[in-house]
Amino acid sequence: MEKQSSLSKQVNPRRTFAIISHPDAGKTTMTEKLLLFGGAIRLAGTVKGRKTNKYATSDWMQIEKERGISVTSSAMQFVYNGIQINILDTPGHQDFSEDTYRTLIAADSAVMLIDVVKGVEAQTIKLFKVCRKRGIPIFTFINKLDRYGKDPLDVLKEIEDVLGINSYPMNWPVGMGKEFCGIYDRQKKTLELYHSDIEREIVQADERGLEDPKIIERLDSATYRKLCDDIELLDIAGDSYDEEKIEQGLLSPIFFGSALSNWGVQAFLEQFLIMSPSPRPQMSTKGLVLPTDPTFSGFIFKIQANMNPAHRDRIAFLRVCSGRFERGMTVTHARSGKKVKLPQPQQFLAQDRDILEEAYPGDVVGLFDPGIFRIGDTLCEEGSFEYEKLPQFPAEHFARITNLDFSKYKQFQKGINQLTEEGTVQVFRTFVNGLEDNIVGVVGQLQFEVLEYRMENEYGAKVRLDHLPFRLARWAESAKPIDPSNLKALKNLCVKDKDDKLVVLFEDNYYLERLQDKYPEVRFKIAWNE
Ligand SMILES: Nc1nc2c(ncn2[C@@H]2O[C@H](COP(=O)(O)OP(=O)(O)OP(=O)(O)O)[C@@H](O)[C@H]2O)c(=O)[nH]1
Ligand SMILES: [Mg+2]
Repeated sequence: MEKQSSLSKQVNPRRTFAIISHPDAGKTTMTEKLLLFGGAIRLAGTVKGRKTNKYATSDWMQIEKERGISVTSSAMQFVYNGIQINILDTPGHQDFSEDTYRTLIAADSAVMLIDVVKGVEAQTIKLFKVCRKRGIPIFTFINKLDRYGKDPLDVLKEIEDVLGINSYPMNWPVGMGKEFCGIYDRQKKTLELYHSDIEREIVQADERGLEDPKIIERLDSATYRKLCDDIELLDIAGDSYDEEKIEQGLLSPIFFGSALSNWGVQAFLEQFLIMSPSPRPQMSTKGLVLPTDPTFSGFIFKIQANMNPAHRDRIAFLRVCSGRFERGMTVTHARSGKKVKLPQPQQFLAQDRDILEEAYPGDVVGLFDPGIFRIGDTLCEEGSFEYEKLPQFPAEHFARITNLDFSKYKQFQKGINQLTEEGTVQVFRTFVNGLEDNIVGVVGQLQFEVLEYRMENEYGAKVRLDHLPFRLARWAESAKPIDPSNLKALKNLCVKDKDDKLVVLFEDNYYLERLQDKYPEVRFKIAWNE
């Protein structure tokens, strides 16, 4: 009991959330601004030199910096007003959505960014649905108010019509584009005016709210009129505030601002920390595990190699789900049933690695991975059970990968193996005529570019990719041994996966169905462990 209550003291002031949206809505920019408020930047998942006055960013990978898009999610930690925050910045591009979906499993709530110019976009719709299915609270930040975009009321309507979620604006923008100058908080009745990216002035109205002369005198008449009209409409026709609905993900609190100008970000953060949930119970094979369960448990949701070019090591990201995590503890690795002593747990400071003594539910911890961990692995201090499976997407694009410099054969193999273990590419081998070609499969085309780039930059192995026409991979299983030469039919290719399992690549479903008709005893599975 005592242990549980001291655990509650650690669990309650913790928040773990993911930032999601269509590409370019401003997730990484927002993440950086949030980190600024944390002062000391603690990073797990991001290692980047802190150049003069430039804070570490979650786009730490060279290719991300060059192209200005996030290709991988990253986890960072900071403390604000005594709350320990774990923030997960995700990539918006659909080609990396497997990573985003997995990261969402590690989050207790989501912050959905919407670009006020573009409104609700395709990828946001998909990610929103995933959050909704998980029943986690979804907070909305409508971004880029420093640009002229859609009328905020129209954006609200779009959120309700397209996403089918009710919304409750916590605050409302004052002006837009060049005229955007502040935010009005509906509950606190405060007008927050921005003078620069760090200077904000808070005007507290009395019970009259917008009718208070203190507010009236601060705004020009047209801006003031529009603000009053909008707020009046929201008060009459809008949804009412309902904590329970927010908790269940049925009502989204809405905030406005500009991440780039750092306007509205702090107001959002402060309110979000009050309203968002602390680490929630997680479903496992032994039922629901409470964060205050006294024994430690957690799962690995991401593996990332070469985060630090100077060390070239591999980090497994663990979400702590229950109990207290201690440096050097021995736990059961549920998949293998083996006991493992956890290698030194890490958090990352912008430049320095920081060894962690302890961590609590909700925390994201980086573990050195000597090659024992896989995405989805559960670690537990007592007994052996597993958390829910993490989503795995079938590869849809395939290419033959060739090492262009034979003297770099070792680096080539190492790169292929490590990137496969990260879970971003699948690797297969052909075995016809004794020729062994490596074939890589990815979910989205852009992952090929990342693969090519990382092979060269992280492993020094220049590669060539020859795209193949296949779109499906199926693991073939049968009670009787299968002779691969029998499975050869029109437009398919038999290969083996890294565990030597037989896989058939098809151009489309039609050819898969034809082969299935021919060999009804063979099961063609979307994944080996399906
Ligand atoms: N005008 C304006 N531009 C912004 C704002 N926030 C972000 N941007 C710009 O939008 C672009 C994309 O921003 P990112 O933060 O990289 O977007 P992201 O959502 O992380 O993108 P992905 O990770 O690739 O999905 C950058 O050029 C930012 O400078 C904003 O509030 N106003
Ligand atoms: Mg980004």
